[in-house]
Amino acid sequence: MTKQLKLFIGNYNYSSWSLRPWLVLKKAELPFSTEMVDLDIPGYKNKLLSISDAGTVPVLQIGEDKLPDSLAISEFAAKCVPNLWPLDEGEKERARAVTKLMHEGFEAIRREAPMNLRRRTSKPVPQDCLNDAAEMDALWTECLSRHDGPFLFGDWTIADAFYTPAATRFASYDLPRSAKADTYISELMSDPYYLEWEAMAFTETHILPETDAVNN
Ligand SMILES: N[C@@H](CCC(=O)N[C@@H](CS)C(=O)NCC(=O)O)C(=O)O
Repeated sequence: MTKQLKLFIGNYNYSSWSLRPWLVLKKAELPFSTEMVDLDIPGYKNKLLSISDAGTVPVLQIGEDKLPDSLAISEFAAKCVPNLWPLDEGEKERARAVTKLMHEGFEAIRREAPMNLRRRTSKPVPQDCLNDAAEMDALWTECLSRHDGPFLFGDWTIADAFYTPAATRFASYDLPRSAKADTYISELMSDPYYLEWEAMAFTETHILPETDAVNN
């Protein structure tokens, strides 16, 4: 019997880590249910710890098992469904490396320009955040130049899921970008699944005052 999948996520407006595997599961066309946990309210950490020892979202429940971490969940989906990574082995390794850069790095952009889908501001951001944005732009430009399609590795892959929240940061904080990066951002932000998630963020009433205060 196929195991039931349930994805525990944080708030739609703010939880960049949750958006990534949600997109991957949608693209994989794997049926799953979703449970959203409001972050940063009294008792939220205990709630997260009751879901998994990681104490973070996202977590994918697979039958009775729980799998935390956005990349681990994405790799689980890639084992179920082909095409979530490039088919060519060399390109697959490259896509994994590019994805890991987002999973483990770009700390300044994450800190200084946190995902906040409802946010639009043009206030200046610190230099380290601009440096991250320029580095990300260069990485995207290099990947996009090597492939034919609109995505980093031609067709959509997990790498694009990982950079979708980053794309929204360029839009929210009006970060400088090249024409190629701007086209890529528009591509990611007009994806029908992304728009489905964004609609939920726009109607969500829960706010995280500390995140809203960044760059205010
Ligand atoms: N490396 C983890 C990071 C997950 C993470 O930090 N999630 C945030 C929400 S976006 C969280 O659960 N924070 C809970 C907390 O800060 O206590 C992943 O890739 O899933």
